[in-house]
Amino acid sequence: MLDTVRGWVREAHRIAVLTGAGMSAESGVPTFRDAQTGLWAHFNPQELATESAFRAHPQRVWDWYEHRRQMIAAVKPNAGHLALADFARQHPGRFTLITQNVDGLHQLAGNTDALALHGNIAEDRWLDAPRACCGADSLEPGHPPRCPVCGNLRRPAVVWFGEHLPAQALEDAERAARECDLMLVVGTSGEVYPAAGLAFTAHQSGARVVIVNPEPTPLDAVAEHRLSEPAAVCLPVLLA
Ligand code: BV8
Repeated sequence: MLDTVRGWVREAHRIAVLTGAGMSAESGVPTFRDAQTGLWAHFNPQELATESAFRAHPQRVWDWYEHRRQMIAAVKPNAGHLALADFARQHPGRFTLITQNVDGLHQLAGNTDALALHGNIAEDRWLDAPRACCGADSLEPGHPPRCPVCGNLRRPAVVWFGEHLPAQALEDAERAARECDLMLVVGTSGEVYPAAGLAFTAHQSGARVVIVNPEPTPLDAVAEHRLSEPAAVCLPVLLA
């Protein structure tokens, strides 16, 4: 079956790739479904990754992101990330990478134009609309840092549950899903929307959908095939 899918990759005019946390698993970044560790063992990420959790417990949420940032700073792109970056370089204009991941590993591997639907964990922004006093260069240090004048808090520049995705990235992703004739869905449990919906959009637009994931997911329903392999093993062969 891998050879059949390799044939589909070769003959496809436009390829869209949608990745999730499983893409970074072999870099050593725990997926969202992996058990939370340490201080956050008894918290559900879907509850921590919300504005209401941050407003209620700013230090707990801020420190969770700091913990994840330190972990991500210590890892590097894996063979799967590098294979996608090489493929994009060899097939400009024929390939769109859409990621749910906030770890920046696709961008680090060379996919600098990846559509980052959920933002980037390495960046911060103001929690409330910044006033003249809110300067990113005059922060009062803390967990989180804040504006020394009005107390406005800094927050991770990621998309939390209940927040809208960046409009342009989502629009570009939806167009890529509509226009592709092959979509590879790699390392995602397909449970978070609107990102997961892109696989349905591709299918409804007549594209072939191929999943790369050792486990079944709800997206299997629209997949022509699931390659039950880890991304870092499968993608270098699939895209060679
Ligand atoms: C939105 C950033 C419009 C933060 C993330 C009620 C109110 C409001 C909205 C909703 C609602 N009910 C439902 C929704 C929609 C909600 C949603 O989808 N909820 C789900 C849980 C049901 N979505 C939203 O809220 C989105 N916004 O809808 O706005 C709106 C606005 C207001 C009011 C109404 C509507 C925003 C969603 C974005 C959330 N932010 N990340 C942060 O990272 O801290 S999502 C976060 O979780 C990740 O970014 C990622 O996207 C997701 C985790 O999913 P996966 O990436 O799939 O990872 P996961 O661990 O789940 O799975 C890993 C997979 O990899 C597994 O299948 C595994 O088998 C596989 N795997 C493991 N190893 C490997 C592998 N595969 C290959 N190789 C390997 N080696």
